[in-house]
This record gives sequence, C-alpha cells and structure tokens, in this order.
Amino acid sequence: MSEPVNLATYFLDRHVAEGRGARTALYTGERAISYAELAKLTNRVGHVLRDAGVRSGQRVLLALGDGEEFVASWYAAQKIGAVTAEVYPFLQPKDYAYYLGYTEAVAVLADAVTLPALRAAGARNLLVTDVPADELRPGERPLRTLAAEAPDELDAAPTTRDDIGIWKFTTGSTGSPKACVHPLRSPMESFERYALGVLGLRADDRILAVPKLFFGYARDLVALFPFGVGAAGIAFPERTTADLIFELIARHRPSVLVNVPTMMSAMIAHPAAARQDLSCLRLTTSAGEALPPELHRRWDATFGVPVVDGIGSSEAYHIYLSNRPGEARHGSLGREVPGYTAQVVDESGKPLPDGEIGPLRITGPTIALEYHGDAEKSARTFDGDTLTSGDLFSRDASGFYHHHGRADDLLKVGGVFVAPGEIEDCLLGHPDVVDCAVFGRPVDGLVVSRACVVARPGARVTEREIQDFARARLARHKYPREVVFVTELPRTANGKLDRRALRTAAS
Ligand code: 3SK
Repeated sequence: MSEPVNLATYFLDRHVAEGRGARTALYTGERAISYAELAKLTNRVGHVLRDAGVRSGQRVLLALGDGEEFVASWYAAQKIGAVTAEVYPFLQPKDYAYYLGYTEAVAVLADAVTLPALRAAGARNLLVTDVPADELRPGERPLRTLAAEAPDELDAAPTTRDDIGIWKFTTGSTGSPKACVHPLRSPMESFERYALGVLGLRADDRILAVPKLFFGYARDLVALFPFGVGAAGIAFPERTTADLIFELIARHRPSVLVNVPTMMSAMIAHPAAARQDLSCLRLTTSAGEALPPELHRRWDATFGVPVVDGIGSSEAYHIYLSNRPGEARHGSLGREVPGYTAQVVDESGKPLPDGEIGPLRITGPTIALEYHGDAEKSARTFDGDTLTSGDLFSRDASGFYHHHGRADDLLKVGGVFVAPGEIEDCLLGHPDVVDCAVFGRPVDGLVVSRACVVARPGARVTEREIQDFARARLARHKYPREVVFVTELPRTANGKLDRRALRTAAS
C-alpha cells in the first residue's frame, strides 16, 4: 500500500497546522500573501472545482497568468485529488483546442487574457478570473465570486505517493506537445533531492523566476519547493523583460533567481547592467537550455552572482544533473543530483567510456510513468525508473557531464558531425555578438551551416568578420558557411531556442 500524501497538505497546510501560518508564502504585485491566506484561498477554490464537477483523477487545465489564483488553483486541484496540467497563457485558439482535446479536461481555469482564445477553441466549463461576472457566457463562472462565497475549510482527498497527479508538457520543439504523466511522489522527491540536496533551500529564501509558472522549472521553484521549507516565492503576471527582472530584484530582494541563458544574456547586455545591486542573490540557477561557457564568463564578470547550471526535463520531472553552488565549471552541467544515476550510452544502450558522446540514460525517483496516449514513444523513452534522453552528453574523467545538444540538432558538414553549441559558444566570444544560433540548411542535398546572429546595437560587424573570427578559433570545417543578422532569435514558450522555427524559416 502506497504512503498517503496530498501535495496541498505536504507543501502548504502543514505550515498552518504547525503555527507558521503568518509567514509569507507568496509576493505578488504589492501583496504579501501568508501561508494561512493561501491555504484558505486554496480550500475555497477546491470547493468551486468540486461544485464544477471535478472529481478525483480528472484533469484540470490551468490557462492562467502568474499570481495567487494560479498557485491557489493548482493546490486546490491537488487537494481534491484531481490532476493538474498547465498551458502557456498566450496561445492561439488552435493550440488550446489541441490541449482541450488531448487532456479531456473537465474544467478549465481562465483569465481575461486566455478567455477569448479558449472561447474560440470551444472550451466548456470555464472558471474565469479577472472578467466581470455580467460579461460571462453560459458555461463560464466567476472564480473569485464563487470562491469568496465558498467555505474556507476543505478535507484533503486521500491520495497516495503513487497516484497520478501531474501532467507536465514537453516543450513541443518537435511534434505536438505530449504530457509526461507523473505521480505525486515526483515533486516530493525532486524537492528533497534538488531543492534541498543541491540548492540547499532554507526558510529565509525568497525565490524569483524568469520563466512563467506554466513551465514546471519555474512553478516548482516558486510555488512548491520554497513552501517545502516555509520560504517565499515571487509571482508576477507581466511578460518577463530584463528591465522588469531588475525592478523586481530591487523591490523584493530575492535570494535565488531562477534563470535561463537568454535572460542572462539580456541582463548582461542591458545598458544599466553595471548599476544593478544584485547583492541579495546568493545564487542564480540556469536551466532550460545549455549555458554557453562564454556567456557564463560574461555573467561572472558583470554580476558575480554564483551560477548553478543544470539540466532538467519534463520526462525526469525536474533537474537531474547540476553543478553545486560554489563549484561551477564553465561548460559543464555538473554531476548527478543526489538520488539519480546517469550513464552515457551508445545507440544500442551499451555504456560508453568517459569522453565519448551519446544519449544519456538517467535512473531516479522522479521519472515519468509515460507520455499520455503515445505507447510507442513511451516504450522507447521510459523503462521503469530509467529514462533515455534525446540529448547528447559526455562525461569527463572527474565525473562532470557536458551537453552536446539534441541528437537531431547535430550538423553533418563534409561527413563530420558538428555540435551547433560549440560554434555558438565561439561566436559569443566576439565582442559584437549578443546572441546566436547555428543550424544546418539543406542546399542541393548537402547541409550548409548557417549562423543567425544578434549583433550588439550600433555594431557594424560583417558576415566576413564573423566567419574569420570562427575560422581563427575552430577546426576548419566548423566555421559557419552563412551568417545572417537578425534582431532576435525565435524562442518556444519556455524560452528555449526554437531550432525548428529557424530551420523552417531558412528552408
Ligand atoms: O528544461 C526543462 O525542460 C525542464 C523541465 C522541467 C523542469 C526543469 C527543467 C529545466
């Protein structure tokens, strides 16, 4: 019999029961919301979800911007034993139609931003916040009004560690997004192993995240893991910019910044970077995509805030390889998070010696059970508590892992495989290059390497200069045969470089 656990009790109610209800759980805008307030709002929203017909084991789709309602709704669904699935709040109707059909969600949480697209997608049974009640249509109910009228006590559903509770969507950089299905133990184990074991979260931490809460990397680090130690998260609905991050750091003085390489680059390039006081930060995490060593060096030189670079995935629930605070190595993802083992293997699954590149097999306590509705892909990826990643890695003699991109991103130039990351890191060393991406463009049956470069504002750098810079530093076959200047690079909703969009635009 699996151990009884409810995530709302585990992360939230416990503090109220143990006399810490007055502590701040969440900062949003000008408000500081205590654990007691958040727990009550969660209970009220739990009643609203039940009254809307949501039952244990059924999916609830959260299409909400970041704020207390996002967090309370997530815990409310957990508290009544439902399964949470979150989606990016700036999607098109066709995308919402896909998620509605795929999840078969019995209720959808929406706000003023997501409601029009959800209506156009044909969503039913909507609980809507931030829209006046008299503007709602049949099948749409006002979340805040109903929650205000609901009781603030709610019994937690008798769920267990092994019950399914969380769907995490893959980023969808290839094919349609698929949900990685997780049991309730995944966030609990990840909290113990990564948040405590690697980051050493503590009760006086305040955590600010660059990505939005629909992305599990941020949601867990703002609204789950800090609650595990009675600390506080910071949530804001606006689109993230470097200006806003600096403003939020000045206002809330967070101790941990949950970051992604693109924003690290934007913060460094900001004209007021040198005047920022980031002394409140004891660390910044970097994940979501590879942190080029050159960018890491620029960050160190500009801000000096220790970077804890790691890699995670929806399949593995959260971060499984990471550097440790204070022992970062530029260009390495560090070592296994405690409780995980990793092995670089060849295509047939045979372990490879140190230094060789191949897919990674990760074994740990948070591996997803399956991709919902895709038995074939599930069988190729998951084997009990072991996962084979689509990314390529190598391990060095000291046990540190290095990332070499996704297998399908490798370029074969003149018959030799080239990792785009190596060329990108080299180009980032050019003083006029702010950001860049390298990919292969098919030309007459051959692959030509193209670099899309975002140049520093006002710079007059040419294609030839970029190529010469790369030629002087890389093996001959690696310099980009084409250089195109762009104002920005396409990104997925999670902030990852969208290589598929780059390839499509260039073909
Ligand atoms: O990079 C990712 O896709 C990811 C997913 C879940 C949790 C953490 C991370 C970094």
